[in-house]
Amino acid sequence: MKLFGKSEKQEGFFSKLKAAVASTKNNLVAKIEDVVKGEKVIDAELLDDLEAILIGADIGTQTTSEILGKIRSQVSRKQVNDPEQLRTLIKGELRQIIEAANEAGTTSSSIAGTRVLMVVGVNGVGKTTTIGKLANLHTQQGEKVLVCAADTFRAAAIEQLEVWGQRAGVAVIRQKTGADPSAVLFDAMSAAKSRGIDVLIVDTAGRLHTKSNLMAELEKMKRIAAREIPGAPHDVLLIIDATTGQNGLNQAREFTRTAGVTGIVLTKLDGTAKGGIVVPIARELKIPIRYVGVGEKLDDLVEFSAEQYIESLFESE
Ligand SMILES: Nc1nc2c(ncn2[C@@H]2O[C@H](COP(=O)(O)OP(=O)(O)OP(=O)(O)O)[C@@H](O)[C@H]2O)c(=O)[nH]1
Ligand SMILES: [Mg+2]
Repeated sequence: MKLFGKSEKQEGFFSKLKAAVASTKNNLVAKIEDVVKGEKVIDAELLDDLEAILIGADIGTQTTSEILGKIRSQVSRKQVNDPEQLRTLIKGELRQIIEAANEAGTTSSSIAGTRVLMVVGVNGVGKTTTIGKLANLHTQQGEKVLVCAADTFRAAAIEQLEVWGQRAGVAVIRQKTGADPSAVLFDAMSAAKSRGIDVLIVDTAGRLHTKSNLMAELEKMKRIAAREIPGAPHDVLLIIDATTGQNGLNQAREFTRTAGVTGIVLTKLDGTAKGGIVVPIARELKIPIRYVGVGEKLDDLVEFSAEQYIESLFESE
């Protein structure tokens, strides 16, 4: 794909994305090409094969049957008869679904003063790593960034965040392990105001969406944030691990219900052949996917675009 007018840096992000979805591409697009190849007619067997491929890439049963339904009706109305058209049809359907969902999002980068960004999710999904990457990204965009170590629960969480802070070249506000996360947040908000910070990124402890006391703790943090800076938190980013598949989707359902999530970061896209999970996440949650994680390093975070995601999968070599 040609990225007209895009900088070298954006081309670099596109290559990273392509590398990250390589196994999903093998598991999805290459398989579609395989079953279609040499077929003369679109029959029930071919459509069943396609259905199995889409589900196998974690596109989800509902989304898959919706897409297949559309194709079946086009076939029966004789609008489509050549198996070679199926690849393009599926590509178009997937793109439309993701685009429709992602349009809902607003970016809050025009807000004056400190923007507060809370990062939430279950244990081990990549919250702290993503915060390091985000701190780096915002710094590179010329913004003044501060990070808040409000995961006071897990041993060594604060030190881990400090390492990421050093990598990104941003300061981290911390207290001792075991401190009240809201108290650390309060400190960080005061520091952000007095230091003229553009973006304050708040790390939180991993928590299961089913633990109501921990979800209430997030609520408390949000209240503190709003009291100190009007409109805060401006974003609540939910981190989802792409390798957890449909399970990640369940977590997302609960978090969006209780934590007021405004955006999603899908991490570890590089570690799965089931990157199709992007589709049901976008379709069902109607919350924009803002970024995808494509590796463990500081610059392994790519701003999400439906077009680039679909092109990275369907582009021919
Ligand atoms: N391959 C790959 N690994 C990632 C990505 N993002 C995070 N990880 C890895 O996932 C593991 C967990 O990352 P953390 O950032 O500690 O996750 P967390 O959500 O903060 O974990 P808790 O604070 O314990 O809940 C680490 O080994 C990271 O290197 C990614 O995009 N790709
Ligand atoms: Mg963490």
